[in-house]
Amino acid sequence: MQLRVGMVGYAFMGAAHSQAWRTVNRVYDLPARARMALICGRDAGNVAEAADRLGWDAYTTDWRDLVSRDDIDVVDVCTPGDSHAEIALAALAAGKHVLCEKPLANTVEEARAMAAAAATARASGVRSMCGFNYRRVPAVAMMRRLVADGRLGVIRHVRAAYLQDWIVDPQFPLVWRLQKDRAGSGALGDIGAHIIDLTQYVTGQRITGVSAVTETFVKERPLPAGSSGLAATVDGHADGAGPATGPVTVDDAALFVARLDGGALATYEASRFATGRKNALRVEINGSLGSVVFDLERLNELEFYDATLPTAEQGFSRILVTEGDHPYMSAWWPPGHIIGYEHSFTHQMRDFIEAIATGTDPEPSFADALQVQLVLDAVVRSAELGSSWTDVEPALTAVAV
Ligand code: SOE
Repeated sequence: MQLRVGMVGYAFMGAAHSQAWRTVNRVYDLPARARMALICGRDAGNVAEAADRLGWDAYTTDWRDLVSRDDIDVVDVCTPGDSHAEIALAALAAGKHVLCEKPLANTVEEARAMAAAAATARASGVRSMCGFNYRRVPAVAMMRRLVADGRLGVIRHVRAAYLQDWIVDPQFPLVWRLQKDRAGSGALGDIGAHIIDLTQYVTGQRITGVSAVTETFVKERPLPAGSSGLAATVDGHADGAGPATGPVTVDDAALFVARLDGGALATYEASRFATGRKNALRVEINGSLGSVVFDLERLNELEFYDATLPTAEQGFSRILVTEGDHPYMSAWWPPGHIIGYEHSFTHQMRDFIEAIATGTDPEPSFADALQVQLVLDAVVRSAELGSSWTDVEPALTAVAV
């Protein structure tokens, strides 16, 4: 079985996905083979260059052409958030399997429509999945296994932070990720969404309510250099600043406390102003029988504290998650030969291809991603109401199919 993939977008995420599509069938023995058939971008010169560099057979400048072609089976959406809904809905209506980057959409309404369309398309065997790639880091999947096996006992605390610092300089330009109409929200939706999904995945518990604060520390920034101003950016990173300025319309940082439906208390911090922290995602979970800690900067490792051991033997131990019986690892290298960031995307494509080929439902589904969107929405509303406690609408009732 061959799956002909069409990908829309070719910046940072497009490059990461391309790397994964290129690699996945060379590493994993799967019931279907992905072919990198078609890539789409607006600028003909740039997309032609990207097709050649990233390894795609052909290119187009029209995403409507890509989603409607008979020779495309899978649509991979790697564009900024303001076009996720339109492209994914058209692709699902055309009967294509859809992988969509996170966060699923810019608003709950869009996410709701996407989840409903995915549920309808599923009846005809069409599969859809949202790209929360960190679920596929072997150490993260291992954390989930430990929790599911009861090794942590009853989960009491979840402590999650995702910290970056790429906009600390007030002269950093107003790229699309700093505009609400393009990105939906700031640090909250871009990196906060990752820790929301990751912690819910690991614990198997859902966030039921939040109390939040958000802040935009730098409210006005220079427009990116170049005559096209706001459009002159590559995945949120510009070549430089121009003389004109404009308002930042998203959060720079979002912090919130939350309750989970299994009784755990949680704290979340997402910031692009954590000076010195480049891409620091850290999660700690404390349970009645033990604790576990994951740090993306040491992604091959997991710290595990087993409180069932004799007191004299207790202490955090470091598990090197590179054994063949660790999640995803058997196809890679011998034990101790570590992997990196991009492998999480290869694992994502592996799971998606397998689900399509075997007719099973991949996760996270669009409904799962809608639930994350509902949490993001509750955080925004809580912050607007002076941190007042705000319940998260259950996703199941949110999708009217
Ligand atoms: C930018 O902040 C970004 O590239 C996110 O969009 C990704 O999802 C994250 O993995 C790394 O940072």
